[in-house]
Amino acid sequence: MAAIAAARSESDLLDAKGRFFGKKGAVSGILKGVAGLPVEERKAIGDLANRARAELESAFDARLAGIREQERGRSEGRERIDVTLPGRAPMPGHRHPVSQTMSDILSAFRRLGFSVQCGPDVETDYYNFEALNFPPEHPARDMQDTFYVESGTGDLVLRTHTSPVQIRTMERRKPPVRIIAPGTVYRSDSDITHSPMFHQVEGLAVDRDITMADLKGLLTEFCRMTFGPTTPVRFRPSYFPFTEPSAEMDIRCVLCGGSGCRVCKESGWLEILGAGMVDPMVFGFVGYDPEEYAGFAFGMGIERIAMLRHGISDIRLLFENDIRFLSQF
Ligand code: FA5
Repeated sequence: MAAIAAARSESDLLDAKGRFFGKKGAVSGILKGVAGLPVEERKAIGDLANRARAELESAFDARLAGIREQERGRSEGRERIDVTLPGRAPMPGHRHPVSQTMSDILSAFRRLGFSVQCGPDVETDYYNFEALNFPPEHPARDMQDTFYVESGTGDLVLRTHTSPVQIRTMERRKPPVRIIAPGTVYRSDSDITHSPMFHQVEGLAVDRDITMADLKGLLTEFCRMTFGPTTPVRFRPSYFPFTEPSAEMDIRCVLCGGSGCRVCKESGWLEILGAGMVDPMVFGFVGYDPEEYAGFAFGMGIERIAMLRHGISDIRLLFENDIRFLSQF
Protein backbone atom coordinates (compact mmCIF):
# COMPACT_ATOMS: atom_id res chain seq x y z
CA MET A 1 0.00 0.00 0.00
CA ALA A 2 2.90 2.38 0.83
CA ALA A 3 4.58 1.63 -2.54
CA ILE A 4 1.31 2.31 -4.40
CA ALA A 5 0.79 5.56 -2.50
CA ALA A 6 4.40 6.63 -3.16
CA ALA A 7 4.14 6.17 -6.96
CA ARG A 8 4.33 9.58 -8.64
CA SER A 9 3.82 8.53 -12.26
CA GLU A 10 2.21 5.77 -14.26
CA SER A 11 5.57 4.09 -14.79
CA ASP A 12 6.39 4.19 -11.01
CA LEU A 13 3.06 2.51 -10.42
CA LEU A 14 3.65 -0.20 -13.04
CA ASP A 15 7.05 -0.92 -11.44
CA ALA A 16 5.38 -1.44 -8.08
CA LYS A 17 2.74 -3.66 -9.65
CA GLY A 18 5.45 -5.82 -11.17
CA ARG A 19 7.18 -6.18 -7.83
CA PHE A 20 4.04 -7.53 -6.05
CA PHE A 21 1.92 -9.15 -8.78
CA GLY A 22 4.58 -10.23 -11.28
CA LYS A 23 5.47 -13.92 -11.72
CA LYS A 24 8.05 -13.72 -8.95
CA GLY A 25 6.19 -11.00 -7.02
CA ALA A 26 5.45 -11.17 -3.29
CA VAL A 27 1.65 -11.52 -3.65
CA SER A 28 1.99 -14.17 -6.34
CA GLY A 29 4.41 -16.08 -4.03
CA ILE A 30 1.91 -16.10 -1.15
CA LEU A 31 -0.95 -17.21 -3.41
CA LYS A 32 1.15 -20.02 -4.80
CA GLY A 33 2.23 -21.07 -1.23
CA VAL A 34 -1.42 -21.55 -0.15
CA ALA A 35 -1.62 -24.87 -2.00
CA GLY A 36 1.25 -26.33 0.07
CA LEU A 37 -0.29 -25.48 3.49
CA PRO A 38 -1.82 -28.05 5.86
CA VAL A 39 -5.54 -28.51 5.06
CA GLU A 40 -6.79 -26.87 8.30
CA GLU A 41 -4.86 -23.61 7.57
CA ARG A 42 -5.37 -23.56 3.84
CA LYS A 43 -8.85 -22.02 3.82
CA ALA A 44 -8.16 -19.24 6.33
CA ILE A 45 -4.81 -18.22 4.78
CA GLY A 46 -6.25 -18.53 1.28
CA ASP A 47 -9.15 -16.19 2.17
CA LEU A 48 -6.78 -13.66 3.73
CA ALA A 49 -4.45 -13.75 0.75
CA ASN A 50 -7.29 -13.28 -1.76
CA ARG A 51 -8.68 -10.37 0.24
CA ALA A 52 -5.24 -8.77 0.39
CA ARG A 53 -4.85 -9.17 -3.37
CA ALA A 54 -8.29 -7.63 -4.05
CA GLU A 55 -7.51 -4.68 -1.76
CA LEU A 56 -4.14 -4.10 -3.41
CA GLU A 57 -5.67 -4.31 -6.86
CA SER A 58 -8.35 -1.77 -6.12
CA ALA A 59 -5.77 0.53 -4.44
CA PHE A 60 -3.67 0.14 -7.56
CA ASP A 61 -6.58 1.00 -9.90
CA ALA A 62 -7.54 4.01 -7.78
CA ARG A 63 -3.96 5.32 -7.80
CA LEU A 64 -3.69 4.80 -11.56
CA ALA A 65 -6.86 6.83 -12.14
CA GLY A 66 -5.55 9.53 -9.78
CA ILE A 67 -2.18 9.79 -11.57
CA ARG A 68 -3.88 10.01 -15.00
CA GLU A 69 -6.18 12.74 -13.75
CA GLN A 70 -3.21 14.73 -12.41
CA GLU A 71 -1.31 14.41 -15.68
CA ARG A 72 -4.28 15.59 -17.70
CA GLY A 73 -4.65 18.62 -15.44
CA ARG A 74 -0.95 19.41 -15.82
CA SER A 75 -0.98 19.23 -19.64
CA GLU A 76 -4.17 21.27 -19.87
CA GLY A 77 -2.48 23.95 -17.76
CA ARG A 78 0.49 23.96 -20.14
CA GLU A 79 -1.58 24.11 -23.33
CA ARG A 80 -4.32 26.45 -22.24
CA ILE A 81 -5.00 29.33 -24.65
CA ASP A 82 -5.15 32.68 -22.96
CA VAL A 83 -7.84 34.46 -24.93
CA THR A 84 -7.13 37.72 -23.12
CA LEU A 85 -3.60 38.09 -24.61
CA PRO A 86 -3.34 40.77 -27.33
CA GLY A 87 -3.23 39.30 -30.89
CA ARG A 88 -0.23 39.47 -33.19
CA ALA A 89 -0.89 42.37 -35.56
CA PRO A 90 -0.11 41.59 -39.23
CA MET A 91 2.58 43.91 -40.62
CA PRO A 92 0.77 46.58 -42.65
CA GLY A 93 2.09 46.75 -46.23
CA HIS A 94 2.19 49.72 -48.56
CA ARG A 95 2.65 50.38 -52.24
CA HIS A 96 6.03 49.81 -53.85
CA PRO A 97 7.94 53.08 -54.53
CA VAL A 98 7.68 52.44 -58.29
CA SER A 99 3.87 52.04 -58.03
CA GLN A 100 3.62 55.16 -55.85
CA THR A 101 5.65 57.17 -58.37
CA MET A 102 3.62 55.77 -61.26
CA SER A 103 0.31 56.75 -59.70
CA ASP A 104 1.58 60.25 -58.80
CA ILE A 105 2.72 60.78 -62.39
CA LEU A 106 -0.60 59.56 -63.78
CA SER A 107 -2.59 61.80 -61.50
CA ALA A 108 -0.40 64.83 -62.43
CA PHE A 109 -1.13 64.25 -66.14
CA ARG A 110 -4.80 63.55 -65.50
CA ARG A 111 -5.03 66.97 -63.87
CA LEU A 112 -3.34 68.41 -66.98
CA GLY A 113 -6.10 66.95 -69.19
CA PHE A 114 -4.69 63.58 -70.31
CA SER A 115 -6.52 60.23 -70.22
CA VAL A 116 -4.94 56.78 -69.70
CA GLN A 117 -4.47 54.18 -72.48
CA CYS A 118 -2.81 50.75 -72.28
CA GLY A 119 -1.23 48.38 -74.79
CA PRO A 120 0.22 44.84 -74.81
CA ASP A 121 3.67 43.94 -73.37
CA VAL A 122 4.30 41.52 -76.23
CA GLU A 123 4.24 43.63 -79.38
CA THR A 124 4.64 43.11 -83.07
CA ASP A 125 7.69 44.51 -84.80
CA TYR A 126 5.29 46.77 -86.73
CA TYR A 127 4.02 48.65 -83.65
CA ASN A 128 7.26 48.62 -81.67
CA PHE A 129 9.47 49.75 -84.57
CA GLU A 130 8.16 50.01 -88.08
CA ALA A 131 5.18 52.33 -87.64
CA LEU A 132 7.44 54.46 -85.43
CA ASN A 133 9.65 54.99 -88.45
CA PHE A 134 12.37 52.47 -87.56
CA PRO A 135 12.66 50.64 -90.92
CA PRO A 136 14.01 47.04 -90.80
CA GLU A 137 17.82 47.05 -90.57
CA HIS A 138 17.84 50.77 -89.66
CA PRO A 139 20.70 51.53 -87.24
CA ALA A 140 18.25 53.38 -84.91
CA ARG A 141 17.02 49.93 -83.84
CA ASP A 142 20.35 49.51 -82.05
CA MET A 143 19.34 52.29 -79.60
CA GLN A 144 17.21 49.69 -77.82
CA ASP A 145 18.64 46.25 -77.09
CA THR A 146 15.59 44.14 -77.84
CA PHE A 147 14.30 40.82 -76.51
CA TYR A 148 12.76 38.90 -79.42
CA VAL A 149 10.01 36.35 -78.81
CA GLU A 150 10.23 33.00 -80.63
CA SER A 151 6.98 33.05 -82.53
CA GLY A 152 7.55 31.25 -85.81
CA THR A 153 6.84 34.42 -87.77
CA GLY A 154 9.82 36.13 -86.08
CA ASP A 155 8.04 39.45 -85.68
CA LEU A 156 7.17 39.49 -81.96
CA VAL A 157 9.18 41.42 -79.37
CA LEU A 158 8.83 42.35 -75.70
CA ARG A 159 8.07 46.02 -76.22
CA THR A 160 11.17 48.15 -75.66
CA HIS A 161 9.14 51.29 -74.95
CA THR A 162 5.54 52.43 -74.52
CA SER A 163 5.60 54.33 -77.84
CA PRO A 164 3.63 51.57 -79.69
CA VAL A 165 0.58 52.75 -77.72
CA GLN A 166 0.83 56.05 -79.67
CA ILE A 167 0.24 54.12 -82.92
CA ARG A 168 -2.50 51.89 -81.49
CA THR A 169 -4.34 54.96 -80.16
CA MET A 170 -4.05 57.04 -83.34
CA GLU A 171 -5.26 54.09 -85.45
CA ARG A 172 -8.46 54.04 -83.40
CA ARG A 173 -9.14 57.74 -82.91
CA LYS A 174 -9.26 61.00 -84.79
CA PRO A 175 -7.62 64.10 -83.23
CA PRO A 176 -7.71 65.78 -80.82
CA VAL A 177 -5.77 63.17 -78.81
CA ARG A 178 -4.35 63.69 -75.33
CA ILE A 179 -3.28 60.40 -73.77
CA ILE A 180 -0.74 58.94 -71.41
CA ALA A 181 0.20 55.26 -71.57
CA PRO A 182 1.81 53.64 -68.53
CA GLY A 183 3.36 50.18 -68.66
CA THR A 184 6.17 47.67 -68.37
CA VAL A 185 8.92 47.61 -70.99
CA TYR A 186 11.92 45.32 -71.57
CA ARG A 187 15.49 45.71 -72.80
CA SER A 188 18.62 43.64 -72.54
CA ASP A 189 20.23 46.24 -70.22
CA SER A 190 21.71 45.93 -66.76
CA ASP A 191 23.75 48.34 -64.60
CA ILE A 192 23.13 50.72 -61.68
CA THR A 193 20.73 52.90 -63.70
CA HIS A 194 19.38 50.32 -66.19
CA SER A 195 17.39 47.16 -65.59
CA PRO A 196 16.08 44.57 -68.06
CA MET A 197 12.47 45.22 -67.03
CA PHE A 198 11.34 48.73 -66.18
CA HIS A 199 8.38 51.07 -66.53
CA GLN A 200 7.61 53.99 -68.76
CA VAL A 201 4.84 56.51 -69.15
CA GLU A 202 4.23 57.67 -72.69
CA GLY A 203 2.45 60.90 -73.52
CA LEU A 204 0.90 61.98 -76.80
CA ALA A 205 -1.01 65.11 -77.77
CA VAL A 206 -2.24 65.71 -81.32
CA ASP A 207 -4.34 68.67 -82.37
CA ARG A 208 -4.32 71.68 -84.68
CA ASP A 209 -1.64 74.27 -83.79
CA ILE A 210 0.38 72.22 -81.30
CA THR A 211 3.96 73.49 -81.00
CA MET A 212 7.21 72.63 -79.28
CA ALA A 213 6.42 75.42 -76.77
CA ASP A 214 3.39 73.39 -75.59
CA LEU A 215 5.67 70.38 -75.06
CA LYS A 216 8.24 72.36 -73.08
CA GLY A 217 5.58 74.11 -71.03
CA LEU A 218 3.80 70.86 -70.17
CA LEU A 219 6.96 68.97 -69.17
CA THR A 220 8.34 71.89 -67.15
CA GLU A 221 5.04 72.10 -65.26
CA PHE A 222 5.10 68.32 -64.73
CA CYS A 223 8.61 68.54 -63.21
CA ARG A 224 7.47 71.34 -60.90
CA MET A 225 4.60 69.18 -59.70
CA THR A 226 6.80 66.10 -59.25
CA PHE A 227 10.14 67.42 -58.02
CA GLY A 228 9.18 70.78 -56.49
CA PRO A 229 9.28 74.27 -58.03
CA THR A 230 13.02 74.86 -57.56
CA THR A 231 14.57 71.77 -59.21
CA PRO A 232 16.48 72.90 -62.33
CA VAL A 233 15.55 71.17 -65.62
CA ARG A 234 17.08 71.35 -69.09
CA PHE A 235 16.24 70.25 -72.63
CA ARG A 236 18.94 68.86 -74.90
CA PRO A 237 18.62 68.15 -78.63
CA SER A 238 18.38 64.43 -79.33
CA TYR A 239 17.28 61.94 -81.93
CA PHE A 240 14.33 59.55 -82.13
CA PRO A 241 13.11 58.23 -85.51
CA PHE A 242 9.48 59.01 -84.64
CA THR A 243 9.92 62.66 -83.54
CA GLU A 244 11.37 65.64 -85.34
CA PRO A 245 12.81 67.69 -83.76
CA SER A 246 13.64 65.52 -80.74
CA ALA A 247 14.84 66.40 -77.27
CA GLU A 248 15.78 64.81 -73.99
CA MET A 249 14.94 66.37 -70.67
CA ASP A 250 17.27 66.24 -67.69
CA ILE A 251 16.82 67.32 -64.11
CA ARG A 252 19.57 68.36 -61.73
CA CYS A 253 20.99 65.28 -59.99
CA VAL A 254 19.28 65.16 -56.61
CA LEU A 255 21.93 62.87 -55.14
CA CYS A 256 24.93 65.20 -55.58
CA GLY A 257 23.09 68.50 -56.22
CA GLY A 258 24.96 68.88 -59.50
CA SER A 259 28.56 68.49 -58.34
CA GLY A 260 28.93 65.09 -60.04
CA CYS A 261 28.61 61.53 -58.73
CA ARG A 262 28.53 57.90 -59.81
CA VAL A 263 24.78 58.00 -60.49
CA CYS A 264 24.83 61.04 -62.82
CA LYS A 265 28.14 59.82 -64.30
CA GLU A 266 29.83 63.03 -63.07
CA SER A 267 27.60 65.21 -65.30
CA GLY A 268 25.41 66.76 -62.56
CA TRP A 269 22.27 65.96 -64.62
CA LEU A 270 19.99 62.95 -64.92
CA GLU A 271 18.06 62.16 -68.04
CA ILE A 272 14.40 61.45 -67.26
CA LEU A 273 12.68 61.42 -70.62
CA GLY A 274 12.80 61.57 -74.37
CA ALA A 275 10.40 63.78 -76.31
CA GLY A 276 9.74 65.63 -79.53
CA MET A 277 7.25 66.69 -82.19
CA VAL A 278 5.54 63.71 -83.85
CA ASP A 279 7.31 62.99 -87.16
CA PRO A 280 5.01 63.44 -90.21
CA MET A 281 6.12 59.93 -91.30
CA VAL A 282 4.32 58.51 -88.24
CA PHE A 283 1.13 60.38 -89.16
CA GLY A 284 1.44 58.69 -92.56
CA PHE A 285 1.23 55.24 -90.90
CA VAL A 286 -1.99 56.09 -89.02
CA GLY A 287 -3.72 58.16 -91.69
CA TYR A 288 -3.53 61.60 -90.04
CA ASP A 289 -2.95 64.56 -92.34
CA PRO A 290 0.35 66.23 -91.32
CA GLU A 291 -0.77 69.44 -93.06
CA GLU A 292 -3.74 69.67 -90.73
CA TYR A 293 -2.43 68.28 -87.46
CA ALA A 294 0.69 68.49 -85.33
CA GLY A 295 1.56 66.69 -82.16
CA PHE A 296 4.13 66.11 -79.49
CA ALA A 297 5.10 62.94 -77.65
CA PHE A 298 7.26 62.06 -74.70
CA GLY A 299 8.31 58.92 -72.83
CA MET A 300 9.77 58.78 -69.35
CA GLY A 301 11.38 56.07 -67.20
CA ILE A 302 9.50 55.63 -63.92
CA GLU A 303 12.33 53.93 -61.99
CA ARG A 304 14.60 56.84 -62.86
CA ILE A 305 12.05 59.28 -61.44
CA ALA A 306 11.45 57.18 -58.30
CA MET A 307 15.24 57.11 -57.75
CA LEU A 308 15.44 60.89 -58.10
CA ARG A 309 12.55 61.54 -55.75
CA HIS A 310 13.86 59.27 -53.02
CA GLY A 311 17.63 59.63 -53.54
CA ILE A 312 18.09 55.93 -54.43
CA SER A 313 21.49 55.28 -55.99
CA ASP A 314 21.03 51.83 -57.53
CA ILE A 315 18.03 50.80 -59.64
CA ARG A 316 18.45 47.14 -58.65
CA LEU A 317 17.39 47.95 -55.07
CA LEU A 318 13.90 48.52 -56.46
CA PHE A 319 13.63 44.90 -57.61
CA GLU A 320 15.45 42.97 -54.88
CA ASN A 321 12.39 43.12 -52.60
CA ASP A 322 14.36 43.55 -49.39
CA ILE A 323 11.72 44.63 -46.84
CA ARG A 324 14.31 46.68 -44.90
CA PHE A 325 14.80 48.80 -48.02
CA LEU A 326 11.18 48.98 -49.18
CA SER A 327 9.74 49.85 -45.76
CA GLN A 328 11.56 53.19 -45.85
CA PHE A 329 9.22 54.65 -48.49
C1 FA5 B 1 12.41 55.93 -75.45
O1 FA5 B 1 12.14 54.83 -74.98
C2 FA5 B 1 11.44 56.66 -76.32
N1 FA5 B 1 10.31 55.79 -76.64
C3 FA5 B 1 10.97 57.89 -75.56
C4 FA5 B 1 10.20 58.84 -76.42
C5 FA5 B 1 8.83 58.80 -76.42
C6 FA5 B 1 10.88 59.77 -77.23
C7 FA5 B 1 8.10 59.69 -77.19
C8 FA5 B 1 10.17 60.66 -78.00
C9 FA5 B 1 8.78 60.59 -77.98
P1 FA5 B 1 14.74 56.11 -74.28
O2 FA5 B 1 15.32 54.88 -74.86
O3 FA5 B 1 15.67 57.27 -74.12
O4 FA5 B 1 13.54 56.61 -75.14
O5 FA5 B 1 14.08 55.78 -72.87
C10 FA5 B 1 13.26 56.70 -72.17
C11 FA5 B 1 13.58 56.69 -70.68
O6 FA5 B 1 13.47 55.37 -70.17
C12 FA5 B 1 15.00 57.10 -70.37
O7 FA5 B 1 15.07 58.50 -70.24
C13 FA5 B 1 15.26 56.42 -69.05
O8 FA5 B 1 14.74 57.20 -67.99
C14 FA5 B 1 14.41 55.18 -69.14
N2 FA5 B 1 15.20 53.97 -69.42
C15 FA5 B 1 15.73 53.58 -70.60
N3 FA5 B 1 16.33 52.38 -70.48
C16 FA5 B 1 16.19 52.00 -69.18
C17 FA5 B 1 16.56 50.86 -68.42
N4 FA5 B 1 17.18 49.82 -68.97
N5 FA5 B 1 16.23 50.80 -67.10
C18 FA5 B 1 15.56 51.82 -66.54
N6 FA5 B 1 15.16 52.93 -67.20
C19 FA5 B 1 15.46 53.03 -68.50
